[in-house]
Amino acid sequence: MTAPASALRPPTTDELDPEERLSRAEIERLQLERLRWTVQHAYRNVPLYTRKFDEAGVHPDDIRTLDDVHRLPFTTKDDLRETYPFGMFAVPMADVARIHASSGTTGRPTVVGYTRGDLDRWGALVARSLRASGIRRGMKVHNAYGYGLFTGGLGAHAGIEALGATVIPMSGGQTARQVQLIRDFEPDAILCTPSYLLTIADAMAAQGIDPRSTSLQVAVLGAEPWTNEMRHELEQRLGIDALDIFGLSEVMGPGVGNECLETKDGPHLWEDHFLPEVIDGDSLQALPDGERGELVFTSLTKEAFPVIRYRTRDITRLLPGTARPGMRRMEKVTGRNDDMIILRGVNLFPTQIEELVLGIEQLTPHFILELTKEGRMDALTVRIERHPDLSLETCEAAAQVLVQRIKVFIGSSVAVRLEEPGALPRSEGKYKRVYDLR
Ligand code: DLL
Repeated sequence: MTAPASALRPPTTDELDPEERLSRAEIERLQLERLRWTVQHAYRNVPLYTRKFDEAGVHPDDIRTLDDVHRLPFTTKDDLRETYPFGMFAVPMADVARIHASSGTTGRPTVVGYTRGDLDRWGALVARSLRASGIRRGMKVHNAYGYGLFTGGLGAHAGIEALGATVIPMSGGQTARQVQLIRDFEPDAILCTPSYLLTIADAMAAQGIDPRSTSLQVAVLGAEPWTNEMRHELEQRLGIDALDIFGLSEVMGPGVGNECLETKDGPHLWEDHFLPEVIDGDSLQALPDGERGELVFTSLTKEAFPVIRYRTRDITRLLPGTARPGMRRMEKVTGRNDDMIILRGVNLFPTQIEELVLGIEQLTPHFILELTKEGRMDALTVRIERHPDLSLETCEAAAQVLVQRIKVFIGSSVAVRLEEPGALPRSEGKYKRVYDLR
């Protein structure tokens, strides 16, 4: 078979942004210069930062090396709530070109703003991310991240345009229509959450379309934790490469980091624009690279919404760069502090169950976790759809294997309940995996 004209390949060195070719030392020099600017800008223009810096007894002039970032106070989601809606903006509203917001599970949304320059830099970083995934001009990109206040849809959209590729602005939902347009428009790439790609693959199969037979070559997936086992599942089912795109609204949106096609070893962080740290969530001390903890970001070029040491609640560790040696990578984020379930003293993340479920061939990837109280004890039930093509007996045996593996690998006793195919809710974006009924 001859390769199509637009065969997937990593960018050549010539195609990279100049910053992607910088050495580690050059990146760090750039970071220091930009850090000093950001800290001044935030201190002068955002009352909350002025107050917090003063309380911590630190002044922007104290930032002389990159390590001095550790002297600065942290910023948390509570700070953003306290200043709702626009109190953290560092420029006059007339200079704010766009507002986004993330819904959050409780209370007020988190509101973020962008100047025209911020939007241009964001577009350029998403373009860099998509290029690292093998996408380039001449390819059609089906964008199924939700458009609107969520940063996914419009953020990805601007990146596709900045790259010079062809954008199909589909947004999320209307799954049957997604399948039809993928058939008719023959996109090379799809952007959506990993759980939604699974929904789309199922919808294809339900319509009698082999998910491996479409024009899609690559998916750039993010906005929720997912495992390498899920990557493997999606790559096999759809005959594609699946890359991880990372980001969060407070720090920018999608494109804070992205995996490189040639290595697929966790997102490289675009360190010319963001300074990452990993801290111990309890002591709040910075941890050395390689140690796992909570990810913290300081923005380096943002005008409207600079963030200083923003605590993401995402758990990961920093690793040396590979495909882009000047920039560090992070281990794929498979959990957030807030998602951690504490079950009778054992900590567990939903993705640990995902990993085990996908390791058992007779199980489907469609499951939810239900937390209930049995007397005074917490109980966890994995409700999982049985495989439509296998006997009930086989499915029940597979469910028992899952119970045992969870006991052995995680240390928790859980119940597994089989559901009929199609019984559980399907993802249309960020998937809600855990239902706390306690
Ligand atoms: O989800 C931005 C985004 C859109 C990223 C599209 C990638 C693709 P928020 O809604 O603010 O922003 O949610 C941010 O989602 O702190 C992580 O917990 C999680 N997250 C985002 N990307 C990944 C990823 C967008 N690749 C929160 N892997 C973050 C794991 C991710 N978790």
